[in-house]
Amino acid sequence: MSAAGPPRGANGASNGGSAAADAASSQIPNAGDDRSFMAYALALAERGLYTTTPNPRVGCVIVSERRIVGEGWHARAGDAHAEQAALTDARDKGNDVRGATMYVTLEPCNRHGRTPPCVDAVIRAGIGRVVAAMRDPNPVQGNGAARLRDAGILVDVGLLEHEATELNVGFVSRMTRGLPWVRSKIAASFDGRTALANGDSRWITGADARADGHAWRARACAIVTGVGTVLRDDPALTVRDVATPRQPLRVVVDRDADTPVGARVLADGNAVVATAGPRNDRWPAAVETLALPNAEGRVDLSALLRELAQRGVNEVHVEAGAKLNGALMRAGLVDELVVYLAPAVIGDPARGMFESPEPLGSLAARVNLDWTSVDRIGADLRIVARVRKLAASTVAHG
Ligand code: AOF
Ligand code: ZN
Repeated sequence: MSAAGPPRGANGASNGGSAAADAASSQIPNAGDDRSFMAYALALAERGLYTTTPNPRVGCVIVSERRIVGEGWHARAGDAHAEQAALTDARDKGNDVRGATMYVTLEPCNRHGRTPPCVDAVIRAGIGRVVAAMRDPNPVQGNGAARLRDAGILVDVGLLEHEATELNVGFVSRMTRGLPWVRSKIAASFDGRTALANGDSRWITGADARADGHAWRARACAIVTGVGTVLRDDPALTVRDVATPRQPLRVVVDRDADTPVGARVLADGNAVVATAGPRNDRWPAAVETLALPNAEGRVDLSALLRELAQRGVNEVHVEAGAKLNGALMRAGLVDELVVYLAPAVIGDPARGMFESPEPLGSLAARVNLDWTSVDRIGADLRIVARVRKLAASTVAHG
């Protein structure tokens, strides 16, 4: 399984709970080896892909004598954690968990948050061994693994750690960097053109790519765009092509508060406009404004992302034009690109993906990427790539 790849239900498949449930049940392993049970726990965790924000996606399987006696996943903040859900499942089924092994995709929590600490429930239930895929990067969670070991439970951490980390790339980013994971979605022609010189960009890629894009929107906590896109396309920035019980927060970067009162992105609340100055008094009261000017009188994008992280935003999905994408890229704030390429050539002059006020001085200053995946989506290609971050020492000497 690769959590870095397409989200479940991407590419037109139904995203209802039952489809995901079928996919997960078909993966129940026969052999009782650690790896396959953890893979199953990860599949359970993925059921929370669209809903757990600001919490991580976590799955849990309890195994006794190579048989699954309980399973669960975290559905949404405030609901039971995966461990508690699996313990409840076992109890509801009348299964004994004493001495059993618990496979959980995140180290059990050790602190009373919205719910009581899972370590207490695990110890009380008499679990004999806990296998966790990864440490909890949440700094307030003081060492659940040590607490379990102190209680005489065998604990192993690190099985399928990469997959677990990928599934929660945004949560890990927020906990370790104080920034969300920023993923920019771009539709372009084969020659990398995103719009005609006059700005017309509808529609370069096909319906399948657009539906796939909605699955990426659905997993994000916030969707960010620029005022240029709002003025040109009037997008609603809601998730429509896949089923989800939750809509991401909509964020418009709008230096001069030019977003029209009737813009679809402002309809029905759940929208924030980041400005560099005063709000537009004609906007409905429900529209929240964040004034975040930088020294140049533009919106401080880094401050905006830090503010979103403060509000629990793990994954940001950017759907914007070349100006905002260029500014984010120059500021080193883009982590990942999801680019749909249409089998068509537009040619120059036309708009590219990342506009810059000045030409790049040397090729050495380019942004380097690592390919993650290439897939065909309907008539288009989808390329996922990650921005290679320079090591601090390279930056200092480069
Ligand atoms: C989850 N689901 O299955 C596990 C989590 O405020 P709370 O009580 O929901 O706690 C959230 C924290 O609990 C979360 O940041 C993470 O550190 C830890 N583990 N969280 O939402 C789970 N196991
Ligand atoms: Zn917990």
